[in-house]
Amino acid sequence: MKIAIVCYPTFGGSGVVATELGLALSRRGHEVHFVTYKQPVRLETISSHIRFHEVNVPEYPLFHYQPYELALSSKLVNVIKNYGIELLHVHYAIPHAYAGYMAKKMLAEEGIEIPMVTTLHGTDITLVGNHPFYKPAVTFSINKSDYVTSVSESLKDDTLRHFDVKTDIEVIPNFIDVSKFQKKTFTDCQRELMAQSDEKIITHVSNFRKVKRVDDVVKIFFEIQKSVSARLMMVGEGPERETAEKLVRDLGMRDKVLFLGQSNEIDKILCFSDLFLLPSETESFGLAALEAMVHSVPVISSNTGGLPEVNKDDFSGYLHDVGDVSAMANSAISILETEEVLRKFKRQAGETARDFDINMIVPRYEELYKKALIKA
Ligand code: GMT
Repeated sequence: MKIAIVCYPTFGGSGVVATELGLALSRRGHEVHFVTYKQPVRLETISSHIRFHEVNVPEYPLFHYQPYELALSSKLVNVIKNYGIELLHVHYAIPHAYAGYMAKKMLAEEGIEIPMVTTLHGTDITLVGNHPFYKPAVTFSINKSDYVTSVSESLKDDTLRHFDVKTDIEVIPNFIDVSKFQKKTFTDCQRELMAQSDEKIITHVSNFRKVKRVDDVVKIFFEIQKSVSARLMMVGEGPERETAEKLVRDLGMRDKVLFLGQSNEIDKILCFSDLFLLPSETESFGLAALEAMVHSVPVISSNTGGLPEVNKDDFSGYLHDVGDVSAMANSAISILETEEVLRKFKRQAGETARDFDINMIVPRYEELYKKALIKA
């Protein structure tokens, strides 16, 4: 199949999932065309089966806001025509489903029919899409998609609760390439560069937005380090980083907490981590937790949104109510303070990640594409 994928090319989970999906599809023989405003961060390989088309938005002083949707839909029309694309898969409804639908309509004028699959990722429904300023356009573009998928049951429920959606929503969870981590030896998994041998390593990876509750991460760690000798690795960039750094300073933990910034080498950090913290306000899936679990890192998370579908309570880690810092810290300590318990949770976290193996999930997208092509 010839598939065009639209996504955000940044470090966010939706872009990562879209890129990994495209790469997996290309390995399975499909021709995949990424249409984005920048090369997706995880798109390290370009091959004859993978192409990247950059969406350029010319600056014009009249525009207070540059019309990205217009540029994207025009680019889609050109790419679809030039490369004989058979199916369009947009990740994150805003504004991709909207621009995709416009491209579909323009192509239809020329007698070209192309099915569009929209994958909902979370904030496009819960935090952003739900805003009254966007809601009518988001509802419209979801309803105009030929197929809609969501990354968790919880996100599907949220979508049905918040929007008047008429299209069926199929839940296809996010995935991870388990074999990649089993094969890798991680020669550069250099724990000794990061912590003393008797210190446990606790990690948090996110975009440091409010929704991630990075302050809670620091507060949980503050409690943990009173009982267990440990270090905290804070990976990522975002608006809450400075506040978190200040809190670390105020709590006198500067020598125990490392802010590593944005990284393309998350695997090298997760490979030596003992515990992962994700106390988010909401999380449609929690890809970061799955990425930790595939490295056999247990997860302490909130029990919100799709997190209970990924992190299994008392098995791959523990889940508590949003903001319950002391319960999260106590659970973390209960895992970390005994080597045997830690080993058990690490094994169980790895086992849980295998339920989301790429080889089980990607064929589900292929099936959906086939259905869409037959119908078109
Ligand atoms: O919040 C983020 O981490 C970024 C955001 C995005 O749109 O890229 O992530 C959303 O999509 C991910 C991939 O499906 C999910 O794993 C995240 O849980 C989801 N974020 C939220 O729901 C807050």
